[in-house]
Amino acid sequence: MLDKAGELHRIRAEVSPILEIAEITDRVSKSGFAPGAKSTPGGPALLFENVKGHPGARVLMNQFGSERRMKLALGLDPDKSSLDEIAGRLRALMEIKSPEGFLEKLKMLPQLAAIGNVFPKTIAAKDAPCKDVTLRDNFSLDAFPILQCWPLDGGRFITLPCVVTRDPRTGRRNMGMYRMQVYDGQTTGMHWQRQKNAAEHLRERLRAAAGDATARVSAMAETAGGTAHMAVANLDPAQDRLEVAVAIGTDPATTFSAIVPAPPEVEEYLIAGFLRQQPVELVKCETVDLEVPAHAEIILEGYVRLDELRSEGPFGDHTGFYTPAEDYPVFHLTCITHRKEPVYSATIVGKPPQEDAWMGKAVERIFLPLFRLTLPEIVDINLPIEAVFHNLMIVSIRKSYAGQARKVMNGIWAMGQAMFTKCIIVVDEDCDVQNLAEVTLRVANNIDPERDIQFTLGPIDSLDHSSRLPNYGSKMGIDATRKWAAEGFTRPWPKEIVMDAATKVRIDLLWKSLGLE
Ligand SMILES: Cc1cc2nc3c(=O)[nH]c(=O)nc-3n(C[C@H](O)[C@H](O)[C@H](O)COP(=O)(O)O)c2cc1C
Ligand SMILES: [Mn+2]
Repeated sequence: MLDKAGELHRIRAEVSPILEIAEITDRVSKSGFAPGAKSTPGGPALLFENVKGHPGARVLMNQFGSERRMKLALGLDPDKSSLDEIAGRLRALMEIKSPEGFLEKLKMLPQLAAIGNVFPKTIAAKDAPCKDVTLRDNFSLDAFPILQCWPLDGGRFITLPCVVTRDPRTGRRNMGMYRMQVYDGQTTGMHWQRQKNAAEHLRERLRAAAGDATARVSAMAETAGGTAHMAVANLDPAQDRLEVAVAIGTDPATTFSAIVPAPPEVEEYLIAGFLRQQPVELVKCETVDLEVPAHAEIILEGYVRLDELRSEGPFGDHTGFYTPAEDYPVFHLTCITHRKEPVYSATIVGKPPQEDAWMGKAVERIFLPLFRLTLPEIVDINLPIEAVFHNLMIVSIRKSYAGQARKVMNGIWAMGQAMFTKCIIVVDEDCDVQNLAEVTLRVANNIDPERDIQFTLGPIDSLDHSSRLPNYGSKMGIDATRKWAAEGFTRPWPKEIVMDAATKVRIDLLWKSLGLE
C-alpha cells in the first residue's frame, strides 16, 4: 500500500541492523523540517532489503513518519482529509441519541454501520497469513533482523510490538505497545510501565495468586519499585504466569491502536475496527489462550512469570535521553508463527522529531472530543513535539467561571495517561494554541507567577529522569487566562492591540505599490 501511494523508498545497499538502520532512519525522519526544505517533513517510509547477517530479510521503518502516511494509516484520503475527520466520526458516534421518526432512524444508518465494523472477527487458522509458518520448537528470535538503535543501548530491542494480554478478571483483551529487549532467542524483557494496562493484568494475576490477604496485596504493590512483583513461592504452573502474545507488522490502524491511551474498558481491537472502518480479523494462538491479528507478519507467543524480574535497558528513549537499566518482567516464548517471507517492522525513538511525533499528533487530534466529554470548555490542545508530549500540554478554554483554568488542569491530571503531563498551560479561547509564538506572548504577559502557577504531586512517567523519585514527582499548571474580578483581580485588564479593519483594507490596496515585497 505504501508502495502504491509512492510513499516507500527501497534501500538495496547492505546495512547492519546494529546502529546503521537507525542512523539512516533518523536522518530521513528529521529531514524536511527546516523552513524552505524541499522534501516533505518526515521523509518516506524505508524498506531495507539487504540486511547484514539476515539474507532475504526485510525491515520496514518510518511507516507512520509523515502527516500523509499517518492519514493513510488511518484510512483517510491523504490529500483531502484532515486528522480531525476521525475526531468528527468519533463525535458523531458519541452524539447518537434515540431516533424519533422513521427518517431519523434512516439517518442513523451510517453510524450503526460504523458500530458494526468495530467488532473483530475470528477466522480459521488455515486462513490466517500469520500462520504460514508455525514453529513450536527450535525457534529463535535471532532469525529476525531486530535492531540495536543507539550506541549505549543494552542490546537489541523489538520496538514496534503489539503486546496482547487478557484481564484475568474481566476476560477483556488489551493490546499495548511496550518495547522488548532481546535477552536470547527465546527470552525478552517486557517493558510495560506500571501504570499501563498489561502491568495491571499482571498485578491481577498476582492478587489472585496471593489470595485475599490485603496485607500481601499491598506488600506486592510495594516491591520492586512498585512493579508489583514478589517472590510468589510454590505456585502451581497454571497460576504462576500471565499469558502474552505479541504481533509485529500488523495493519497500520491496528498498530496505531496499540499506542492509543484508551481506557482499559475499551479493547484496542474495537478501536482498530473503528479506525479502519472494517473489522479486524483475529486468529487463535497456538500455545496461549489469546487471539492476535490474523494478517500480522510475525506472532510471538509466550508468558510472563509472576515471580521474575530482570534488568532491562539502558535504552535511547523518545525523551532524547537514555533511560537507565531498571527491573522489568521477562517474556518467555513458547511459539513463533509468521508469514512466508515476513517483513520485520520497527521504529526508532530518540531526539524529536521522529516517527512517533506523527503518531502522537494523531492521538492528540483524535482525543480532543474525548477530552471534551469530561472538560467541555476545552477549545483546542497542543502537545508540542519538542516537549516529547507528556512534558507539556497547552490548552485553550472557553472560560465561564472563576477558577476554571485550575479545574481544567486537575481534570487533565485525572484523565488516563494524561496523568503524566508535567506542565499544563491554560489560555483563553482566543489564543491559538498551535501558534507557540502567540502562546509565549500570552503566558509571559498574563501571569503573576506567584498567583498563577500551581504545583501538585502525582504519578510521573517512568521515563522522566528529573523527578525526585522514579515514577513520582511534581507537576506544574500555569493559568495564563485573563483574570477576573471574581478571581480577586480588580485592576482593569488592558485591551489587545489590533488594527481596525478599514485601515487594513486601505493599506492592502496600497501594498503592492509600496515596493516592499
Ligand atoms: C514506539 C513506541 C514505543 C513505546 N514503548 C513503550 C514501552 O516500552 N513501555 C510502555 O509502557 N509504553 C510504551 N509506549 C507507550 C504505550 O504504547 C502507550 O502508553 C499505550 O497507550 C499503552 O497501552 P495500554 O494503555 O493498553 O497499556 C510506546 C509507544 C510508542 C509509540
Ligand atoms: Mn489498552
